[in-house]
Amino acid sequence: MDQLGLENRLADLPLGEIRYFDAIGSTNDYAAAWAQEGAPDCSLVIADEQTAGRGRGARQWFTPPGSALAFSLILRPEIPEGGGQIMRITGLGALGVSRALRGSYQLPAEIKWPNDVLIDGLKVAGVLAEASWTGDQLSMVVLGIGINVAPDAVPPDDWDGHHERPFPATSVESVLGTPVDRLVLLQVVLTELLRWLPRLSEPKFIQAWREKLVFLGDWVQVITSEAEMFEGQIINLNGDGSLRVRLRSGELKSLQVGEIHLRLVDSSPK
Ligand code: BT5
Repeated sequence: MDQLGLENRLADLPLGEIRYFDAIGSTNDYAAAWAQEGAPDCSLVIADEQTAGRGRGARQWFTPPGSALAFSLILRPEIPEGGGQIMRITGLGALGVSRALRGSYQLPAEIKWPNDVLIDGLKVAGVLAEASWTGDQLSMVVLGIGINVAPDAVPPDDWDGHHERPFPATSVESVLGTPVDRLVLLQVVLTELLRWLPRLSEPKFIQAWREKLVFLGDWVQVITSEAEMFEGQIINLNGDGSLRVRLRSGELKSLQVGEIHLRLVDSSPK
């Protein structure tokens, strides 16, 4: 992967500028700083390797060289206030990756709300959307996406010193059984993202996202950032991208993106 190859491959897409790095801390951090300095809309930061790739909260994202896609798009979306901007952009990322894997590679990619893409229950990609605000006005969003392309991108069990039990993971090549050209995959994912970006406020977007969701109707354990834990049945994806769940008590609750983790409960009462 290199700057020229990327520019040639992505020439037909309506991107801003492209900045490629052999190695970087985190493409999201670089993109946020560049956006503050006035990066054009839809600019792309991409790296072969991340030495400090981030997941949500304090979690890390493993990106060794030569095997993954790790990139961040700088977006200045126009979404009406109170429209769940970060949730929609997170959904956009997951939808773009899953549609690319389905459409161009015939893989059964699904979305684990809010930010994971799974194939056969294994995590193949993660999305990290981060916003900057000016007052209560959203000024820009960095949409970060990490995709495990080759098997080497899958974190070994002890890679982060066992800070937490990792969600089981896989790579595109492992499920496909053939080599995958990272630039081609990147091009298809970006094409999907840019196609859906202007449509984030349309019901069709929520519908497309809902169709890809795993766990709809299932009972899950919900773990919040405050370490609160409860069980609920996933009822629906709301129009703003939040997730509707029914608690054991019958109470209905809408989960906002924030810091939520879902795990399937083994014995789903029917
Ligand atoms: C995510 O967080 O899944 C968001 C990942 C976003 C990564 C992209 S890469 C480009 C951009 N720049 C960045 O610095 N980040 C973004 P979360 O749902 O919190 O999941 C993080 C957890 O996934 C970690 O705690 C690990 O257990 C696990 N994990 C780390 N690396 C992984 C990998 N390559 N494949 C599968 N799971 C991984």
